[in-house]
Amino acid sequence: MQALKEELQRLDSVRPGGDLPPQPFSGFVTKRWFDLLNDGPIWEQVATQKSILKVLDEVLGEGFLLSTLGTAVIGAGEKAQPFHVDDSVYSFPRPHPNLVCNTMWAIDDFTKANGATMVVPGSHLFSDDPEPGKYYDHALLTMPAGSIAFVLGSCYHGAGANNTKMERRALTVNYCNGSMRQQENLMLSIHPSKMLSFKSELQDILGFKVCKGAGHLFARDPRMEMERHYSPAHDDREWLEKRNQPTGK
Ligand SMILES: O=C(O)CCC(=O)C(=O)O
Repeated sequence: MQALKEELQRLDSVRPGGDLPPQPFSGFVTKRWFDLLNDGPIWEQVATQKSILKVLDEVLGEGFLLSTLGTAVIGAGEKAQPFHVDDSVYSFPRPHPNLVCNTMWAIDDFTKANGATMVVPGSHLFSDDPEPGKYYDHALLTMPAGSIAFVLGSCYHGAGANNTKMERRALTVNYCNGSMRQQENLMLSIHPSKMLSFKSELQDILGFKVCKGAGHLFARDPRMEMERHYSPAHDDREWLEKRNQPTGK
């Protein structure tokens, strides 16, 4: 937690105000930083928390991917965010199997006063996405700092209003089913030399592992091509040997 707080401070000093311009949906005084795997190594740890990945395996199925890793640092006086769902980008008829799961990390206590996330219980079963701008009866995700809440991508939700004088700091780390397109273009946004330094578990959830036959390169995990092109330790004979082994598919 301490390291994350320091990292948020650092981000504010190098990219003041966040990566998005002020706007009604993402907020006027809310700091959202993205593409964080290019920043401090702590983000590698965030994306691959073992206890979280275990839950996601159940919720999203084998081969799930990291979709976007960002922050939601809600400034003092920010109004409530409109209700929305995180899987609307896919336009699947509802209800549908789980496509997205957001993990909300409370860096500060989430309270009614400082903008605890509003969630509409049972809404993951509703037959339509929320109507833009409509108010819905909801519960609040009040939780102490250090908590992590799982919010299904089909659940109506939004950040609450921050009526305090302090920021409400949070991370929003979104994962998706392995057959869905990720929100961030994570395979391109990270320099190959950095990508090669990541442990394979992280490379897997960024897209360097085939998921149920999807995402292949020469019928193999794309990781092999990344290593071939960019790894100084690459051995062409070893690569050819691996490539010539049957895939079993
Ligand atoms: O910050 C929150 O409480 C919710 C954030 C959210 O839903 C979003 O950024 O889409």
